[in-house]
Amino acid sequence: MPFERGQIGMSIETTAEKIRTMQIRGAGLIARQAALALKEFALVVPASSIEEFNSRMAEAGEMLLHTRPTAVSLGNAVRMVVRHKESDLGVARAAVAKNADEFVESSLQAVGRIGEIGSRRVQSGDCILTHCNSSAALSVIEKAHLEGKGIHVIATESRPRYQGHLTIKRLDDLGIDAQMIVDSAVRTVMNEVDLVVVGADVITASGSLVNKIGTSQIALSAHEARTPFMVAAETYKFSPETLAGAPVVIEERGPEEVYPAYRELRSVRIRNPAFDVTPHHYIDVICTEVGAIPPEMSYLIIKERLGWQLSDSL
Ligand code: RUB
Repeated sequence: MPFERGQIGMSIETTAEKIRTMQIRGAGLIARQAALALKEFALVVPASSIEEFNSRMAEAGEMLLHTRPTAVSLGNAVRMVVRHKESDLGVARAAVAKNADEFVESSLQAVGRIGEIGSRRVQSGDCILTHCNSSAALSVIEKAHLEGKGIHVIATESRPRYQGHLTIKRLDDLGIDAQMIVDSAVRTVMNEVDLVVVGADVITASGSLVNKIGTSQIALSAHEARTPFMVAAETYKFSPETLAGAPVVIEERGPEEVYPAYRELRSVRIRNPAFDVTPHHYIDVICTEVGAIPPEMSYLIIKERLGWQLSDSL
């Protein structure tokens, strides 16, 4: 019998709720926290057989997956953590816990490595524009700053959740020369910008980017101004499902985030799509932990790094 709410395990439910309400946010952090919740759950979940254990783990994974429908990092993390070939219950628990620790460790290392790889493309004195709050994009910016490149950053505020405030706080803590703008000022400042660096929620098999709403407008504006557009993304942000042409689900959040008095409206509906799609031809480079690639090479990451074949998607 499946678990009812309240029975699945505090770590899973609490983490799922924190992800849903965005107390835990950003695709990389979501994935790492989900992995740790699965580890905790694997070590304590009651199960009398390996089959029961596997099915409990699958249910827990499902619960986490439904919190933020766009973030493919969640699906990839859950798959990597719950996968094991053990038949002994105790050994299987330990295997899942080890998978989770390895995922977290490699995720953190990936973010650092992306900083090193991405910062090679930053020139001394560059003005970098970033959007929302991405730990991978910030890793590039932070590394370039630590290398003494004397960079300057323009950060968007990123309505409606203002993740840009987190970004400028981090930039300020690091002592990086920066400005914050409203999202609609991007085109006005684009001629001052040398490089756009953003993170990713999803990279599709064709190399298109799904990221915080507004990213595609920034990419258009960068394209018009001939400003290079870089994406900083760990390989677990690449979506195997898109190999078979599965569409990426764009999360629509509640109207209250955009217009708190929405209930007073009679004929107007407030829409709040949280992400948008930037076509691959607006992207110059995707910096991953295994190297900088043109977006058109994304299929190879899915095949060689995530181990998916075309036949898996039939
Ligand atoms: C965050 C967002 C970030 C990516 C990458 O959206 O769009 O650019 O998740 O972040 P939200 P990171 O605030 O809605 O989660 O590089 O930290 O994984």
